[in-house]
Amino acid sequence: MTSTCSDRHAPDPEMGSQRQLELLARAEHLRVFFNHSLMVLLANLAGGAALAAGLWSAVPRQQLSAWLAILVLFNLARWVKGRQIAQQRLDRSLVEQQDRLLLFATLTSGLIWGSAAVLFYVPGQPAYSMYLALILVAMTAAATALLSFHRLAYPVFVTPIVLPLGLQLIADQGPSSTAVALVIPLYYSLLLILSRQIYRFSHEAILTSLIRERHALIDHLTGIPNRRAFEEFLEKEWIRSMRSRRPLTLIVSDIDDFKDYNDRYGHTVGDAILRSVASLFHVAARRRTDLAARIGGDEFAIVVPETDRAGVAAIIASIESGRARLAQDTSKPWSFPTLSFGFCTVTPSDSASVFALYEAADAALYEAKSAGRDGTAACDPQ
Ligand code: GH3
Ligand code: MG
Repeated sequence: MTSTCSDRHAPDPEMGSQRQLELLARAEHLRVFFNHSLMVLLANLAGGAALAAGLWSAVPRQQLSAWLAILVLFNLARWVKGRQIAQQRLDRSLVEQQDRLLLFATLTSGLIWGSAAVLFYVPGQPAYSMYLALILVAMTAAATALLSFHRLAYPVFVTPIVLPLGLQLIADQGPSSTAVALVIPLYYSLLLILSRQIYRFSHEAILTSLIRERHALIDHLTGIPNRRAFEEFLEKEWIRSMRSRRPLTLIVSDIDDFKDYNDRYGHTVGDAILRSVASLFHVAARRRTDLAARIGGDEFAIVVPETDRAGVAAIIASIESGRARLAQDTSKPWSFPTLSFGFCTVTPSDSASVFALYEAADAALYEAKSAGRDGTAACDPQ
């Protein structure tokens, strides 16, 4: 699964992980859906063209042309919007909004097709009415696979088509229309069940993939990305920054005298402190392009692309002010430990390496430790 969802890299340790997984799964459903915008456009254009060609001589042409124009314009607009959304990173705040947009667009599409059943049904002309029914039924069948990637989209699309078509067929009272009208509820129910099953199957597959991905890339204790995620991200950002000739900063940090904390207060307290520090780093890496990770026992890092010295200072200041707030909490029998920081900014080139960047940031951290801890050091510019 190749999701671009930024939340995958930066989960909120304070958020219920089950709820977060559900949101990520919904984002993935939406991504798959919007990635197929071109297929949806082509299916609608083909269906519209077939309907217009078959009924051209049987229904008022002005009405048919207007309907076709609305169908084409609506689907072109939906395709443009779908392409835009497919290229966006779907984070939590956007999932709800785009979910609603998708349902609104699907309902509108269903109503446009459903209006064809009202406008272009030719009573007493079985050849034309059966042709119209065939096109509408084909549209609902074609939509089964694609719209089933969303939990509600399929019924929202199909109901406004099937209902008016069924009513027209019943009202017509011809033998063939009555026979088709009787089959429609069965057909409708079967397709709804099928769509539900496809949705469940895809949802399970997405959840399984997300859980696997989470286990591989997320640190279990703190809920933020682990060393593997950090290394993958740093390498990708290195290549990206080399192409754009923009600076890349790596901040590394280590808790001061953490062994003493564990020895004095026990591992449970130590674990709670690690989680709080992870949360401070996660909040400080607030831009979507940054990544905070736990890269070792009590070691954390933030990868910060395209940021000047003031930006780096602001990130460290944000962590420090959060830490100071926690240190003021007198309700606990322990005071919050201090942190040391080392950072390095380079503009990646062929003559440098991502490993050298890491080494330089680590050397700066060592310098901060040697200078008495609870401080920050920048790397040697060389
Ligand atoms: P320094 O200021 O030089 O960093 O001193 P330090 O005592 O922090 O030394 P160091 O960073 O080498 O020690 C890391 C400690 O982190 C060792 C281990 O007890 C602790 N640690 C590592 N992983 C975990 C963990 O998952 N939970 C807890 N509670 N402690 C951990
Ligand atoms: Mg330490």
